[in-house]
Amino acid sequence: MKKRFMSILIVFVMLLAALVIFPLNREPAYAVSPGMKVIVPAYFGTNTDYWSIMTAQAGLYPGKIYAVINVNSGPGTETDSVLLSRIVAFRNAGGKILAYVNTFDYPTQTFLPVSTVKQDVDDWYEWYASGSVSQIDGVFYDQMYPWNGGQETFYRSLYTYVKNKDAKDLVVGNPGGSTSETYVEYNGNRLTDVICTFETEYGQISTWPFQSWQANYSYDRFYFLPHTASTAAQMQDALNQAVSGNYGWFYCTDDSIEGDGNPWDTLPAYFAEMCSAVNAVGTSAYPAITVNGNADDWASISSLATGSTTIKTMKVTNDATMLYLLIEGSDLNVTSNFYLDTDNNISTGYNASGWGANGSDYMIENDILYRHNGSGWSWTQVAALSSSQFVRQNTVIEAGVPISLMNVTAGSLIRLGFIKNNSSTDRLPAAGEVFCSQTLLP
Ligand SMILES: [Ca+2]
Ligand SMILES: [Ca+2]
Ligand SMILES: [Ca+2]
Repeated sequence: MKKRFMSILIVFVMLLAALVIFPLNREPAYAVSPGMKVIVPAYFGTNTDYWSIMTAQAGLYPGKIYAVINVNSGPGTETDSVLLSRIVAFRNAGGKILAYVNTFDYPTQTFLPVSTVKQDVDDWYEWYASGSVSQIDGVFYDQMYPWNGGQETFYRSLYTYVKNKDAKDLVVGNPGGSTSETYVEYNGNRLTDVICTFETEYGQISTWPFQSWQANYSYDRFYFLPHTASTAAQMQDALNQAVSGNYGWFYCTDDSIEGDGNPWDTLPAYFAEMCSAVNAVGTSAYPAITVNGNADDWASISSLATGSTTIKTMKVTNDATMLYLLIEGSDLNVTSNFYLDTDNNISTGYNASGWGANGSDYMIENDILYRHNGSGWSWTQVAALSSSQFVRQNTVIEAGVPISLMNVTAGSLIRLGFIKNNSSTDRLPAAGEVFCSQTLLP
C-alpha cells in the first residue's frame, strides 16, 4: 500500500488489454456469507481506541468486519502480546483477521523470495494463536506485481500455501489498481479469493477506468479502497460507486497520504456510519407475509400504532411488490376502511374526517382498492383484492396490495389510517391525531 504511478499503470493496462486470456474453467466459489463486507487496513498497531471502535462494530455485524494486521510490513519478530489480546477480543466479538504479507519490494523493484514470503505466513499463523485456536482468518498479500500480470505461478503458489493451512481462510491480493484478470483466476485456478483493484484518492473515482471484466465474476471477489474522503457523504458516494462497479468488499477513510504518508494508521470519523451503510447494501430483508388471517408471520414487525378501543394494533410492511397491512382487535368483521396518503402530501386526495388533515389518495374499503378522483367523496375502483390478498375475521384483518397499483415504490414514505365500521372512535391512529407514517422497505 504505497504510492503508485497510476497513469503509467493505466497505459500498461490499455496496451495489454487485448492480451488477457479468459479462463474457461473455474474452481468452486470460495464460501463467504452473502452481503457486502468491510476490510480495514488496521495499520495502527495496538491503539486502544481504534481497536475498541472496530470491536464494537464487529459485534454489531458479526462476520462482516475484517481487519488487516500489520507489524512493520509483516509479522514483526515475535508475538506482540498486546496486539494478540486486541485480536482475540475483536474475533470474539465477531471480527475476522487477515495477516499482512508483502510480496514485492517496490523501492528496489524486486520480488521477495518465495521462501521469505512463506516464512512470513508461517510466523503469523504460529505467533497469533490463542491456545490451539488460530487467530488468523486469511492473508493479505500486498504489492501484487507486475500490476498487469505475468507472475501467475508465483501468486498461485502463495494462494495454495494459505489454503494448505486452512482451506477456509481467505486470500486477498492487492495490486492496488487496475490489473490483469489472470490475477483473479488463471487456467481455471484461483490466485486470489478477493483482489483490490482500487486503492487511491476518493477524488479519482469520477474518472476511474473501471474494468468491465469484473462483471464476469461475483461481487465478493473485489475490494474497493478509497482514502482522502473527508465526509460521510463522500464515503456514501464511494460506496455507491463500489456497488455499481461490482465490488463486494469496501473500506473508505478520511485519512490521506498527506502529512504522515500513511492513510491507514487511523480510523475515519464516520467508521460506524460506514459499517452500517455497508451492512445495508442489498440486504433489505423483506418479511415473509402470507395473507391468510393468521398474524403469526407479523410477530417480528413493530406496531405502527396501538389503541385502547376495539382496534388494538396496526402494522404495516412491504416487500418488493406488495404493501401489507394488519389490524388486530375485536369484532372486526364489519365494514373496514384503510385511508392511504401515498404521496405524503395532504393537499392531494380525500380528507378523511376525524383526524388531522390527511390527503388520502387511495382507500381500501372492505376488499376493494379505490383511487380518489380529485374532489370530495369521489372514488374509482382500481382492483378487487382476491382471497389471498384480503382476509377479515373478528380478531384480524390482513391485506396485501400490489404497490404498483398505488403509484408508490419501495423506499418511499406513505401515511395512513384505519377506521372500523365508520366509527368516530374505533380507529387508528386515534381520533384527532395525524396519520401514521411508514417508510417502505427499499
Ligand atoms: Ca495517517
Ligand atoms: Ca399471515
Ligand atoms: Ca395525498
